Amino acid sequence: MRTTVLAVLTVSILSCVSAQVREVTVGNFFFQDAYTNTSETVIDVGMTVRWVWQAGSHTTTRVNTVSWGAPINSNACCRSFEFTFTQAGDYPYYCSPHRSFMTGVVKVRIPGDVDFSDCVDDADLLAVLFNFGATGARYMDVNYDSIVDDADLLIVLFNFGSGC
Ligand SMILES: [Cu+2]
Repeated sequence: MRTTVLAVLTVSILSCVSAQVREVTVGNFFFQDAYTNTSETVIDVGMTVRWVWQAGSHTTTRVNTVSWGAPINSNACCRSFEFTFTQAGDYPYYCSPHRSFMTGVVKVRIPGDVDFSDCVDDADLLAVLFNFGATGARYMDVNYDSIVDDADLLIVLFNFGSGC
């Protein structure tokens, strides 16, 4: 019985985190994450960001220890670009021709790490509990379904101690 319950919970958690690709729209003159509706993207380690052209001629570019660069425009070659993140951290990026004002950031965390401390601990658990029932994009929504609920709590519990 206990095994069955655990199996059901595990399956439901896995189905909740099935969105392993996050889309970011590239337009004039902005990056817009499909989840936050801002230029800030928050994902878990192992997830992929897909930048998708909407208008204009842009790039998604980062030159650092972790780098990427791709034109994003209406040509067949360049309507989208994907990059998979394998390490936690903050990854600011920009559009090359509009560098001074067209920027974004990808914040990558280990699963369940609400506060980006690289350690899933009681602070993350309390953050989820205190925000239980809250809707919309927020850091406590660790499965990115726009509601803080039991699924988020279970992700924190199952990853408790991770990274610490
Ligand atoms: Cu641009």
